[in-house]
Amino acid sequence: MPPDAGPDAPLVTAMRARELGRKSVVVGDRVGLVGDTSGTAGALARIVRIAERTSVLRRTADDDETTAEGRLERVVVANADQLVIVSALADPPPRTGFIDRCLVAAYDADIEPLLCLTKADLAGPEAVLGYYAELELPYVLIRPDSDLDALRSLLAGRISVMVGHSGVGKSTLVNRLVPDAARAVGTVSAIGRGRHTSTSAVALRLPRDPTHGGNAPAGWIVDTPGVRSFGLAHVSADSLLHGFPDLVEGTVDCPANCPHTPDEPDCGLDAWVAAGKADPRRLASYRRLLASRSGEGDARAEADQRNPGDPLAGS
Ligand SMILES: Nc1nc2c(ncn2[C@@H]2O[C@H](COP(=O)(O)OP(=O)(O)O)[C@@H](O)[C@H]2O)c(=O)[nH]1
Ligand SMILES: [Mg+2]
Repeated sequence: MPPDAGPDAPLVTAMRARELGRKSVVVGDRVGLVGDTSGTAGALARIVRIAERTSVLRRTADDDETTAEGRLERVVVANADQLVIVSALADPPPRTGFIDRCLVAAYDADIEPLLCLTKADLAGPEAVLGYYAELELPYVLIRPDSDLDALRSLLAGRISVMVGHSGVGKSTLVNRLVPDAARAVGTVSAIGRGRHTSTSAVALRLPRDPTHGGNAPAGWIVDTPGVRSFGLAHVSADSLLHGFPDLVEGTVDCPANCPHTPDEPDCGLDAWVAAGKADPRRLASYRRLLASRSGEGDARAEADQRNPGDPLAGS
């Protein structure tokens, strides 16, 4: 298992060896190989070991929420150190409910979040950034004519996972970052939802960034076209709060084991927001996630509770 093969290392085709049992290999896994690792045509190696994962990003399978199997949590990407949350500023409009869910998943998995706001040529970032004003959330703005230097230096040397709704511009961005990637770019339909053009997660090696010196590891970007939501069923109410650092201090006077739900009369969060210490939309978003989690992470239930008065709030 070389620490990180250079860009000239051969691409090896390998299959999972039987001795791995039921353990599945996911994108980002570091593996031990035996057999023919020459990368020549027809060569086949075997994956005999999966290294301990430093981070694990999970999703709930949203294809069938009515069966236990369909609600199973699955590992999407292993060993990522950055979650790039891609949101368009328009077409489709930004959904802070989705971004908040991603932030919780990132903090829970111990992965650093980065907000990547695309289509900045179509709308300004003020509303989204205003919503996150209390957080020290790193962000980049992307427009078709902007250079990607800021994003490139944030990606350099790291394993970054890109998530976002269909149509927000992920493939377009990947193609700009990795010109060899040739990711299929979809069209955004009239109702503002993109067409699904591909479904499985793919790790792409970033070209070396000359500003970081020729020897710096270039990093990887993982595109996850099929990931539409993160399951948070395994995240406790208090861990969920880590995605809302602006609310944490508001819970210091809560009773022990406070569920932080709206029906809990002694929850400190209502007073915290009433005193102007945090944005009421943030508390509403936190409580929507709490409620969706007790409904076993059903993203649709969450969407149904969307505040109709707040166009940003959807998931
Ligand atoms: N105006 C504008 N359109 C963009 C931008 N980025 C992507 N698009 C368009 O948005 C549509 C969806 O892009 P795509 O990369 O397929 O999104 P994905 O589904 O997230 O991979 C395509 O028609 C792109 O040309 C941008 O920064 N500005
Ligand atoms: Mg795409």
